[in-house]
Amino acid sequence: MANINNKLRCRTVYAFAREMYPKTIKHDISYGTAGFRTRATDLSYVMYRMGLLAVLRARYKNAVIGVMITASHNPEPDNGVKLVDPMGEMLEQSWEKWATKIANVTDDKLENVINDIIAEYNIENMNDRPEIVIGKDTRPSSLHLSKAVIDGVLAMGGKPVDYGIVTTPQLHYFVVCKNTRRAYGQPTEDGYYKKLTNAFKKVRGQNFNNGNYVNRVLYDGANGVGAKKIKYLKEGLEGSLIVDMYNDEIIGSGKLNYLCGADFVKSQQKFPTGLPQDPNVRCCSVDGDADRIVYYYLDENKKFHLMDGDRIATLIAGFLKEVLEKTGISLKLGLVQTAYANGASTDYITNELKVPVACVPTGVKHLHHKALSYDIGVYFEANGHGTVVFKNSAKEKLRTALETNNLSDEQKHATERLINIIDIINETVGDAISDMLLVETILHYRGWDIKDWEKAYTDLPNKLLKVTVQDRTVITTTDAERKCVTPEGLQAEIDAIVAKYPKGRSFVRPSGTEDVVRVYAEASTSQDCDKLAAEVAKKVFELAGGTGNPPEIPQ
Ligand code: G16
Repeated sequence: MANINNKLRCRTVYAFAREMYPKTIKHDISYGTAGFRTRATDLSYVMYRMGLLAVLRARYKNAVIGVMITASHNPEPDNGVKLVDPMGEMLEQSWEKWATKIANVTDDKLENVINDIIAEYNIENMNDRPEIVIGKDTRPSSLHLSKAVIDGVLAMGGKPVDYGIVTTPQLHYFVVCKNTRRAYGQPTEDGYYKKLTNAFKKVRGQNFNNGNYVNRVLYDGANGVGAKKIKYLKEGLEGSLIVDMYNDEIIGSGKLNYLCGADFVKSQQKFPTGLPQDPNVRCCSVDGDADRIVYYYLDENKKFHLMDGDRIATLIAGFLKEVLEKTGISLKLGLVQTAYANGASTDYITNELKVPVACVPTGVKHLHHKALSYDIGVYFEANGHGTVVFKNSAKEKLRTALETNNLSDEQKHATERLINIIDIINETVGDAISDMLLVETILHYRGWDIKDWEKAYTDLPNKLLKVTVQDRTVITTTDAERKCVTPEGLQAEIDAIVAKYPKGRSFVRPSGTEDVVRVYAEASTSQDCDKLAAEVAKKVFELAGGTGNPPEIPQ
């Protein structure tokens, strides 16, 4: 019976594919750093197929699976899709190959790939109707692409639950709430805001300001979903934090991420458009789907100062270390970065904070996974994507310590503080809104303005460049992306260039979200850094098949 049903289902899947979502693109597409990402016009069939895959994954895991439609920091005409696993993690890596396979197979072979997956994972419960939680960002294309995902879910016999326009981290949160039977929180937007704002207000208490800390922040919504959602958060904050919002032209303005947002601010190292340029005022920018955040300010001389993901990570790790010591409870704290982390931040973490630090390849999936190996794992990419994860056993240890009543007053206060802070954090994935509340909580606790925060260490000048090449996959890397394996000879050239610059460091890697090769460089002076980046970019252009104009070396 199950077999007959299965056959009928596969026929429906094929009929839908042929009539509504035929595969129109000849070239292959692959599941990258954050799922599939390309021009929105090329994605309908991919979305439909991700709906199919999500149901198979949900049946296999016997759990709710999420599908998020977003291209995050990319320009507005792009779009993308990623699957969210039961505990909010990115799709397990061993399934990425199936995602790529099912996306690239011809319509008439779709049934075969579905049957291969069923056979490989021995999926027997083909009549189950698992929930697939679907969310989308504000891109105009997201509406019809989410319809394609929903049709895929229905064709495969799943139950689509459409949350409409939400931030990526909200979608991860809903998935975890549902899979923990609401132990993590209520799987609604209202439940999300209440959880975060109640915890924030509890920790902040009645004194909204403290020392140099003033409870007002300028917020750049990147003209995306982060602008839409902050309005609801503000209501829940009830004045405990004043969030002045800018760049909130949301749907169809064509301005999404344009000259604003976390990716622009971090990669261009520039103040975004649309915000008042008052000196020494704390500002923050989120990206197009509100999973990244960076802070910054302009000083009296209009000089731009960036507080990126590395700064946020060190602020959080330093704070957690201090509070943890005050609790007297022994828990292993660790920090995870990528090769993009500024060398000065890694030195500070190792030598000043004395917190263990690990380096992994780009992509939240790698950072999240490594962070779970600590009792308390802080992870951040320099681009502002990160969060803190607590092992269940660590949470349990804190709660038990509080209940046993053997703690001194100081230990008790510190333990209570830590327990409350866990609820400010969206542990399911990096979340710009939750990260903002955490940063504001720590600055308030320390009585710091943004200049005080900046004093911890001095960043090495650094630069990010993009090089367009014919085929970016010719670049392959090893050692957490710090060394280039192919094209042959490129790494030796990079080493020779780097050796010329004091404190020089540079690496190259193919982007997993854009059709470019990324070049990172840092050195002891800005001039050296600019030259180093350009020289390395030029080598990439020469040895990896660059297109367009070759990068120019500044004199
Ligand atoms: C995604 C990933 C991040 C990654 C970024 C850039 O961010 O979630 O982990 O750092 O892409 O990746 P790449 O350098 O490979 O293009 P987002 O915010 O765009 O989803």
